[in-house]
Amino acid sequence: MLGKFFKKPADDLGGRIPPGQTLTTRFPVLTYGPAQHYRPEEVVVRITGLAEPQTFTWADLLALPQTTLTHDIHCVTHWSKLDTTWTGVRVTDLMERVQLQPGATHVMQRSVGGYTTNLALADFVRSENLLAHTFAGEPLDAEHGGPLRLVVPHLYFWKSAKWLTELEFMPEDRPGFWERNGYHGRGDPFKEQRYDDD
Ligand SMILES: Nc1nc2c(c(=O)[nH]1)N[C@H]1C(S)=C(S)[C@@H](COP(=O)(O)O)O[C@H]1N2
Ligand SMILES: [Mo]
Repeated sequence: MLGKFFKKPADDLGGRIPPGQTLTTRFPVLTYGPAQHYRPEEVVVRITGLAEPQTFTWADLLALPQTTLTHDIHCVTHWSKLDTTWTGVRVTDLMERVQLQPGATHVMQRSVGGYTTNLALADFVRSENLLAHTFAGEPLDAEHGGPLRLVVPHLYFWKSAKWLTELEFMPEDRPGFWERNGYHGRGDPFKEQRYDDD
């Protein structure tokens, strides 16, 4: 009887699978509304809010150091995918070129099509976070956010905007799309921060 309660999950792969998650080897597409389709040459990431205004074009982004990283990703709809390999620009490398103004504490990611999601600066400026244009060595599909998306692997995947077009630095936390619709402000999968009362 006791054994039933103390049994570990079949295999949590050394703690890599957060509570309530199931592994998938597929790559599900999770988009509210239609996918956005546009060419890499049309990519622009605008820096707005509490920062020196500037834009990064596709050419600007490719001229920055390119990094390939392998991450586990976790969707709030209960799937996790291990060992996904992304190439792009580290957020830390981008932020070396961004002049923040005093008082910036949070950032809103904005996408082509209007999706938004918010992050504290401490969750945004992490060396494993990428502005990714390549998945598993191939240009990122439009369905998965190509030409350019964020990958913030330590939080649920809704915190990683596809079709990124703007980073707005803010003097306080403001909710993005899913955060206004009941999702948690931070979304740490290992703390199961799924909904705003978790
Ligand atoms: N622009 C945009 N970004 C988005 C979303 C979206 O609907 N629009 N969905 C989010 C959610 S809920 C998840 S789980 C991941 C899914 O990424 P995928 O479709 O590549 O699996 O993208 C996130 N980024
Ligand atoms: Mo999601």
